[in-house]
Amino acid sequence: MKVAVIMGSASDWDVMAPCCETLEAFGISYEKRVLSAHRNPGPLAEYVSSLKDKGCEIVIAGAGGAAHLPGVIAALTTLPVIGIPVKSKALGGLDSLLSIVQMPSGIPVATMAIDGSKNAALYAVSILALADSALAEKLQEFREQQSQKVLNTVI
Ligand code: RP5
Repeated sequence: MKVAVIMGSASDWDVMAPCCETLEAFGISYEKRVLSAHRNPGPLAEYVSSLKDKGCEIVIAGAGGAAHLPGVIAALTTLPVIGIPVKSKALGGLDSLLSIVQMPSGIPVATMAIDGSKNAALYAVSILALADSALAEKLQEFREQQSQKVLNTVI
C-alpha cells in the first residue's frame, strides 16, 4: 500500500471519493480509513505509526470544520501529508482551509483547495512518479489528454 487516505468522518466520503478514484485510475495501491483526530486520537496515532511498516509513502487526509486531522497526522509521522479541507456547513470550508493551511513551522501539510481531493491524488502521483518512470509516463499522458480536451472545446 503506497498511499493512506484518511477522513475524519464518513460524511466526508463524497468529497474524498474522487481522490480514491484518481488513485485507482493511476494504479496506485491505497487504503482508506475513517479516523477522527478528535473522536479517535488513540486509534489514529496507532494507525499512523503502523503506516511505514506497511510500505506507505504518502498520507492524504481530509476533514472539515476544526480540521486538525492532517496536522495531527503530520505531527505523528515524517511521511508527506496532503491535506484536503472539506466544505463545512457553517463556514463553507474556510474554517477547514485555515485549520489545515496554517501549520506551525516545522510540521508541514501540503494543503489542497476546498474539496480538492482529486488534486490531492494527482499530487501524490507526482511524488510517487519521481521514483517510478512508468507512473511518470502515465502522468504525462494524463496531462496531454487534459490539455487536448481543453483545446478541443467548442463553444
Ligand atoms: C470533521 O467534522 C469531519 O472531517 C467532518 O468533515 C466534520 C463533520 O463530521 P460529522 O459530524 O458529519 O461526523 O471531523
